[in-house]
Amino acid sequence: MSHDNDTRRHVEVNFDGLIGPTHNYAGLSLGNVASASNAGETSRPRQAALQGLAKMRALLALGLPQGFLPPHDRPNVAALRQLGFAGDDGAVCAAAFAADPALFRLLCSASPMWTANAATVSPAPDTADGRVHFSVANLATMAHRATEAEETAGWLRLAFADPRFFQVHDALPWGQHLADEGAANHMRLCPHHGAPGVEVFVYGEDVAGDQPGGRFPARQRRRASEAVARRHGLAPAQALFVAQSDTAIQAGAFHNDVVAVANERVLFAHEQAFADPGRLYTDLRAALPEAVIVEVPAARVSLADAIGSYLFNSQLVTLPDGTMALVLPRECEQNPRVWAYVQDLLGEATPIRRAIVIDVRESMRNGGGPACLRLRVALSPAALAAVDPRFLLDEARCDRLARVVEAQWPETIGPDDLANPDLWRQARAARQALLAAAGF
Ligand code: SUG
Repeated sequence: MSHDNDTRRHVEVNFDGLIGPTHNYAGLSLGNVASASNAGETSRPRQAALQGLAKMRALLALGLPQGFLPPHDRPNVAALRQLGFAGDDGAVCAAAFAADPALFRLLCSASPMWTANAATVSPAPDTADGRVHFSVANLATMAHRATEAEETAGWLRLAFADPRFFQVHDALPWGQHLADEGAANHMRLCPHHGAPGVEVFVYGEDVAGDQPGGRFPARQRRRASEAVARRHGLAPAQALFVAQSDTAIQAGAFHNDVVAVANERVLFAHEQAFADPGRLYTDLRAALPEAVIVEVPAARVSLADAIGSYLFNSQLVTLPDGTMALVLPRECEQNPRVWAYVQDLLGEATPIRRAIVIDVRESMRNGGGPACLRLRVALSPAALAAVDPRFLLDEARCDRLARVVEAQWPETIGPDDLANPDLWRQARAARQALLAAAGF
């Protein structure tokens, strides 16, 4: 079903996760260096959410469409009820905190902010039925993230409800056996957003060997990626399954989007991102002869610098004039080696013409850069018109959301604050106020 003959008018919309009022540093993600090293620090949820909104406004100011997905209900009272805690909401939280404080902390995480992990998205030009397909990610590897799928599915089904254009698939079953982290391990290369593309699914392989302090887990199973490609109706020639390098995983690249990003015909990747980069580049060039592969040598930017700065967790976006910009976290500017590389890159003959620096430091300290905070969805004009408008932003709607954040998001959360019933009430009321302001 093709609704738009002019495929050049397709656009990519970024749906950013609005950072929730319980944003905190609980050190929940083994293998995520920033999460581990900032464990126990005091977070700034209000500032975090305003930083996120400022990023959304920066993309709008570039002339790009922008959407958002709301924060999930935290503490996650519904999940606690499933686990047998009973009474009114306050009693459920109090009983859970008393019985199992570690469990309770997991269920306070604001981790749904990282919407690159909400789902894998195959745009309409790639799929057999010509609709945009979404597979909600099961996030099975990390306990605090595994609770996200149900609420995520609800929001995506509301945002993308029109069955003429969209299909939202449930998360894959069977927990870690089909571990799936969504778009963070998925890249799409295509001549332009409205043309059929090649979708690259990056998975982690279990490799034997010792790592001091324990090995970091691979979070994506190849079988999960294959199932997603099948469900989305991708032609076999249009889907590549590529192993992440274990060196990258063990250095802290817990998702592929920490070491690689693609946009239209450009792949921007670290030399050590993939187990067999030569094969990927050959396959890519065969599927898409106009592919531009920008491989960053480790001699210029080490894996440690890449992971410390999140250079590859930039959003690589196509501007209305057809050139591309990297939307980088401020940490890139603060690393002299990374910043020198970026300056050189802008002087090279690639489509990447601009570097735009933004500040998402609160999220970065949990290992979430600009690209983690957004789910990209390429849409035809007709499909964009079918998206529930409550999920789309303009300046006025950003102002409205920001006002709620300024008035109601906690200023700080220290490690002991998650034990405070006042915080539980404040966080849930703040989220309700935001939902009301957004029209939900
Ligand atoms: O899953 N951090 C997230 C960061 C996700 C980044 N997303 C992408 N790369 N697309 C994670 O590890 C830390 C939470 C804490 O420790 O409190 C956390 O969940």
